[in-house]
Amino acid sequence: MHPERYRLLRQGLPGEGPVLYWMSRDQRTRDNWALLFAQERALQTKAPLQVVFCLVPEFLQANRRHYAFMLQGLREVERALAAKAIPFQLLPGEPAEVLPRYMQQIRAGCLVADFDPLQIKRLWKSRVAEGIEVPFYEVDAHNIVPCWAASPKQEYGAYTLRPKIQRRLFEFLEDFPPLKKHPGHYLEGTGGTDWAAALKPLPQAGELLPAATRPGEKAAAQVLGRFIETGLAAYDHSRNDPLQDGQSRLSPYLHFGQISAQRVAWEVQRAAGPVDSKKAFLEELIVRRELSDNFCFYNPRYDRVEGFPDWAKKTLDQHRKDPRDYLYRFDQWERGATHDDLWNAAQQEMVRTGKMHGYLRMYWAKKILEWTAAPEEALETAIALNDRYELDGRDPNGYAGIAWSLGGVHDRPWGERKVFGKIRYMSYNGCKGKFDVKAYISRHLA
Ligand code: FAD
Ligand code: FO1
Repeated sequence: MHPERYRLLRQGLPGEGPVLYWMSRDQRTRDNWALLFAQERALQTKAPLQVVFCLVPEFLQANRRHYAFMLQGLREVERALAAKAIPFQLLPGEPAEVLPRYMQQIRAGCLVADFDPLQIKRLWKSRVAEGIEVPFYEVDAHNIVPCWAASPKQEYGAYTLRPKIQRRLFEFLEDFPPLKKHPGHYLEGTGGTDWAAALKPLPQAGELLPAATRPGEKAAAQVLGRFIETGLAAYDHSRNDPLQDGQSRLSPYLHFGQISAQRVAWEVQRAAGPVDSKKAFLEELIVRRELSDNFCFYNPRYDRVEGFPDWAKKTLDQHRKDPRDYLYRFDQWERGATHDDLWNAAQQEMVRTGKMHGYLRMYWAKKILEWTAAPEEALETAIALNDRYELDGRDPNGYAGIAWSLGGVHDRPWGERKVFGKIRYMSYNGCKGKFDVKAYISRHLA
C-alpha cells in the first residue's frame, strides 16, 4: 500500500487483539483502502480483523431519508463482510463514549479509521484517541491522491490544485487488490445486527425518498455501469442541462462511501468514449471533489462567512446595506414559496427527490444570497436546506459548493453589482440561455 495513503494519528503499544476498522465515511467492502490496510496489519500480526460502525442519532441535520439510505447500505456491508469471515458490529452512540469501551472489551490491538475532513469527524477522532492506548491510524480511502499528499495547504482554486493532482495521479490511480477471506475466523453465532432496533432512536421525521435511488454497493455499481454505457459519451455537453439526465447520479453513493471514487475513475478512464467527455467528467470527479476535501481540511471555517477569501468578505461587507428586492423567511425558502418559479421548482425537485441538478444548485444558492438580509443568514439557510433535503448533503462538496456560490471560494472577483459586490452573479435570463426553463418549471413545480 502506498505509504502516503495512511498516517499515524496516535502512537501506542500494539496489542495482540483484533485489528479494528472503525468504518465511517467509506461504507463499503470493495475498493476500501482503510479496510485493506486493516486486513494487511491483521495478517502481518496473525490477528483477527473486525469492523465497527458508530451510529449517532444526530448528524448535521440528517433525517429519516438519509438514515434509511445509509442503514440499507450498511446491511449490505455486514453481509458482504460475513462472506469474508469478517465480523461487523454496529455500535449505537457517540464514538468517544462507546468505542474505547468496546475496544477494551475485545482487547483491540490497533485502531484504523477512514479519513474525513469535516470538523465533527476530527472531533470524534481526537476524543477517541484520548481514550485508547493502542496505535490509531487514519487512511484516506475517499480521495485518489490522499488529501495530505495532494497539497500541504488550502488551494485557491481548481487551477492551483489540478497540476498538483495530475503530477501524482499515476502513483495513486491503480486497481485495487481484493479483500481476502480472513483466516482463523469463524463467526461464532453472531446472528448479525438487529437493524429494526437500530432504526428506533433515529430521526423519524422527514419523508422517505422515492425508491428510484436504491442504496448500497451493488446499486452504486449498477449506476456507474449505466452511466458509462449511456451517459458518459454525452457528458460534456449535456451535464449543464437540468432537463437531460446528463449527470452520473453517483453523488449519494460517493457521499456515503458506497462506491470508491477511485473505482469510478479507473472504470471511466478505461471505458470507450469521447476523450473530452471523459476528461470533463474526471475533472469534476477528481479535481473538483478533491478540491472540496482540501478546502474543508485546511479551512476549519468552511461553513462560515469567516471562511470566505478576504476579497469576498470585503465586497460583501461593502454591500451589506444594499436594499434587497425581496426578503424571505426560512419557511418560505423551505416551501419553495418565493416569487421566482425557477427557484421554487429547483427547491421542490430537491425536497421531493433528494437531488437537484448541479447547474441549478449554483443558481439556487446565489438567489438565497440575493434575497436574504445578510450573508451569514444566507449561508446558514443554504447549508440547512442542502443538509436536510439533499441525499448527498452533509458533505465537503456541499460546504465548498455553497461557499463558492455565496462567498467566491475557488472563484475570482467579477463585475461589481448590488448585494453581490464582486461575487459572481447568475440570473434567470442566464438560465434561459442555457436550457428550457419553462419546461423545467412545468416538470418540477407542483
Ligand atoms: P456528476 O456531474 O456526475 O459528477 C460526478 C461526481 O463528481 C459527483 O458525484 C461529485 O462527487 C463530483 N462533482 C461534480 N461536480 C462537483 C462540484 N461542483 N464540486 C465537487 N464535486 C463535484 N455535491 C455533493 O456531493 N454534495 C453536496 O451537498 C453538494 N452541494 C452543492 C451545493 C452547491 C450550491 C453547489 C454549487 C454544488 C454542490 N455539490 C454537492 C457539487 C455538485 O453539484 C454535485 O456533486 C453533483 O451535482 C452531484 O451529481 P452527480 O453525482 O450526478 O454529478
Ligand atoms: N458517520 C458515522 O460514522 N456514523 C453515523 O451515524 C453517521 C450518520 C450519517 C447520517 C447522514 C449522513 O449524510 C452521514 C452520516 N455519517 C455518519 C457520515 C458519513 O458517513 C460521511 O462520513 C460524511 O457525512 C461525509 O464526509
